[in-house]
Amino acid sequence: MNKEKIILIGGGGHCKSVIEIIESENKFKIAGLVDTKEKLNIEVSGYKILWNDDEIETLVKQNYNFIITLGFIRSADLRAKLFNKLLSLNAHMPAIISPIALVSKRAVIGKGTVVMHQAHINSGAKVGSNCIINSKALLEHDVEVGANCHISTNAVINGETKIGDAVFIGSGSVINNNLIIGSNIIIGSGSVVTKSLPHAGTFAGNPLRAIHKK
Ligand code: JB2
Repeated sequence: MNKEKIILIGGGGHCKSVIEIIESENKFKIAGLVDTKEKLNIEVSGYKILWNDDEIETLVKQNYNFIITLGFIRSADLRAKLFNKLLSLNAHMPAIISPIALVSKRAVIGKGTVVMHQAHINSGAKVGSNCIINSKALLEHDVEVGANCHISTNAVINGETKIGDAVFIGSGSVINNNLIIGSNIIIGSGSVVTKSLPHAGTFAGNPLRAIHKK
């Protein structure tokens, strides 16, 4: 099989995890990585950093596929900036889905989103573009997740809850069913969310407390 080539943007820790998914999905051949100039020629899991961001436009013209492999812990800004740059250049940005994730045929996954090993996305769920649905995360039926979100390892989003853009849900958090979570929200790991959170801010704990409201 002649596999299409894909370029990974960001060669840190998250990139290593995404490489595992791409290799096990076996659809794309990794052509190389894009990172900062200082990191040129460094190898990540056997693949070289060959380019920096200034070369992205030229690479798009060469018909590669792209995926953002920078993570998102405190801010989605850099991921979103790089994704929007690629979008404006009409780059191909497929969703990458682990063969051992369980994704309903009635779920919709946006472009450039990565669904990691053992994530479960149930019937009617909709996930926007450029998201990370991390290992063992559970998105129950009819959950909606906007663009540029990171649903971390082992987080549970229960049925029909709607999540905005640029939201981070920390590892092991539980979000109850039928809630509205706005945009630009960070939920610390291990939190339990029982009420809607319409406004931007940082929240953590059980019971949930606002750490910082915008
Ligand atoms: O402007 C940039 C840029 N700035 C930093 N453009 C490009 N193309 N790359 C950039 N980088 C690179 O992103 C850094 O040089 C570095 O190689 C990478 C960030 O790696 P780091 O390991 O610091 O973070 P990460 O985003 O890959 O992973 C975090 O988020 C994941 C979700 C970690 O905290 C992981 O533990 C976590 N699983």
